[in-house]
Amino acid sequence: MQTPEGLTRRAFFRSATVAAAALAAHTTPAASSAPAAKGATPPAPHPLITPPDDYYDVSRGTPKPHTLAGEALRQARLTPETWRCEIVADPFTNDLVKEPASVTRPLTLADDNALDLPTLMALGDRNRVHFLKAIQCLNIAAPLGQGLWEGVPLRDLLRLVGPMRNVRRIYYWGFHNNDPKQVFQSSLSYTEAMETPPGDFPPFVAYKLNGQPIPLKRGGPVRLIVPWAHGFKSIKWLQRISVTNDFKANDTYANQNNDPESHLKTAAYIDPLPGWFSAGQPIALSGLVLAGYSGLQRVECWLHRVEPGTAPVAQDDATYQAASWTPCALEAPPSHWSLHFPAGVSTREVLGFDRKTGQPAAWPLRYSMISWSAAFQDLKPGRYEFRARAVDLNGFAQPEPRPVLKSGKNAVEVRRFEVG
Ligand SMILES: Nc1nc2c(c(=O)[nH]1)N[C@H]1C(S)=C(S)[C@@H](COP(=O)(O)O)O[C@H]1N2
Ligand SMILES: [Mo]
Repeated sequence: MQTPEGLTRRAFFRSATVAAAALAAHTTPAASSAPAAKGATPPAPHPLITPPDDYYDVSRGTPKPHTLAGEALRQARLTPETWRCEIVADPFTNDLVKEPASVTRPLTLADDNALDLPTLMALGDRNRVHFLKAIQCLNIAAPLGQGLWEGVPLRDLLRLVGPMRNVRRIYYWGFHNNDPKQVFQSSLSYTEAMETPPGDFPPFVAYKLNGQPIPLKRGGPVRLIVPWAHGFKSIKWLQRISVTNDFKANDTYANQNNDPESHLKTAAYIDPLPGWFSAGQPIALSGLVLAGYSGLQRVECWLHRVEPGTAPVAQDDATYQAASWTPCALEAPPSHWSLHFPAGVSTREVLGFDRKTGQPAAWPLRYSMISWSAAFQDLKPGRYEFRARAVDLNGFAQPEPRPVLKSGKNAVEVRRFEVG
């Protein structure tokens, strides 16, 4: 590759072979002076930006909102011209919640003052955020895609309705075919929406993905993005925000035995690989790693031969406990972000980058994913099992620290192959 990225990619390959040499020698890369594996060419890193059509889609509703067209799409208020978002107070009270929430100036369809797209984008001209986010479903084994979202912090929108009283949570939902049974909704605490800590990432109302209008399929014209959360908080086709004095999460996912406050996991994923390699052929294995709430220290892998007749290895059994894990190579930060980010977007204005230097404040960027790789050579003929796992900044290896399934899938992946 002739672009400046060629350098990055070569650096990526080089460190990959170091990790492989270390694995062969059962030492850390720093302590290893073994020669680099010759010939094993790790695949090019995954693109940092997933083409919007390539996301794995998770959309409820019949018909799915993104299949609407023409007049039906306009009726649904899902075109740039017809899109509106209401911001209202929830009248909810019950035995415990005596006083309902109130706002000074609700924005409603009935009053013809609901938020429209030009107003949202004008707010963005004054204060917009950009954020590179991996979308990961709490219930699906691998991330769905990654993109650079642009929008207005939710707190700026909530200011539009004037002083509020008795507000503990923010509820929101998207278009649902005007059928209450199809509502897919989510929520944030008032604090999460309004009081972004310094250096942290605000939930925001997005109107662009990778510098373009958000495609209908990805939840456009307007989608809520919650940087730290699994996909179910990032509501597509956003149309209603309701502030409430209810102190409970209303999330659709909470009704399906999921933890509605779970954050993205630090986790490694293995790319598909062939089931067979010929003996003597250098082998390069690769995958993605997502830097979740607890950050990423390293990705490590464990390759072992499966002797005929031995019992399958299970997570945390004696063989697993005795495994020797070896660090994998991580994709380096791009030297030229302009090759990845849309024209006109400076890294200085992207959340997670240092405002002064334009360099990532952490690598990988929090809540985004990058590629890892490991290379092997001279594997003896036989059957092998390969695992990769992420270790977070607290020293917890995947699937810890929260192996509770319903706080998000986070299994250590395993792939089997044969060398013959
Ligand atoms: N309105 C609406 N928003 C939604 C959903 C939905 O069904 N309807 N699915 C959610 C879930 S569970 C996930 S994992 C993500 C998936 O995002 P994607 O389809 O862009 O990959 O969207 C979320 N936002
Ligand atoms: Mo999901």
